[in-house]
Amino acid sequence: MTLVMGVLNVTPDSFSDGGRWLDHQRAAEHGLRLVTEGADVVDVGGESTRPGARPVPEDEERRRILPVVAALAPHVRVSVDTRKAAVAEAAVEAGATIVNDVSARLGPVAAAAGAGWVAMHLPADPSVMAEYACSYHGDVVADVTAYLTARAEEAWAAGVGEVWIDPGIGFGKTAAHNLRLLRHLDQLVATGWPVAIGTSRKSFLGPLSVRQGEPPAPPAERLEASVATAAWAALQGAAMVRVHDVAATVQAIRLVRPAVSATGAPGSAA
Ligand code: HH2
Repeated sequence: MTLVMGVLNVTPDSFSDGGRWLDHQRAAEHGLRLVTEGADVVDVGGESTRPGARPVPEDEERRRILPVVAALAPHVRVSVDTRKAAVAEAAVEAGATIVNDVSARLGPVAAAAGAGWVAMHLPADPSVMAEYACSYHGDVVADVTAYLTARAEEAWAAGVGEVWIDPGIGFGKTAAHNLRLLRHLDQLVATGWPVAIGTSRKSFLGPLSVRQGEPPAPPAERLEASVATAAWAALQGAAMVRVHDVAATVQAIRLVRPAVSATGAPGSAA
């Protein structure tokens, strides 16, 4: 059964929910709402990774997220969305049990902390990654699969007991790359590593969410496309989807579950 990871960004500038959950109490309340809606994991982040986002000092990132992690950890599995080792360590101490690592460099930190680790494919630092959008050697699916498999094997050998791989939809990738990765998600699933994926409200869904000739839909109007792509990922065998709209996604995954079971796709043990 595909797990649902709810997004909780304690940031002023995240592309979709930036500024909404800066207050710790409101953030924790929103996290608990996501749990009520069916989230299996709540992913707490204190630094936006959108292209051009300003880097956040370590202290500030800790200040943003630690009270929220501590408030949620007794109620739900919490992951920390960070690229900084010290922030990941502090979050695990505060109760997080997964390091969601868009840089795929914190495997040793997860190993030392005894936490799970999501290794995401990120071809370059987010501040410059638009320039790297076309730098794949022909086949984005093969490139991303080879990269993530290597990271996962290293981390497993280093003692990480729970490794997830994530193709990094929207990170240094064109819309065509993103769609190709989705279309061939089964290749990533076939590696045997549990696959996590986040399409939720991302910009490649903007043009797909409107009639031809209309301007691309803003993030808040990408619900249907987000849910459809999450359901598609579940059908392909994704083990976890990272989403803003938890209730709708949980329902969609429940609806496609019989089809997932019928295909015998990994992650279909329902
Ligand atoms: N996408 C975002 C952030 N973290 N982690 C994983 N594993 N996979 C993803 O696709 C992923 C991620 C970007 O989305 P969001 O957190 O909503 O925005 P921002 O980075 O602007 O805070």
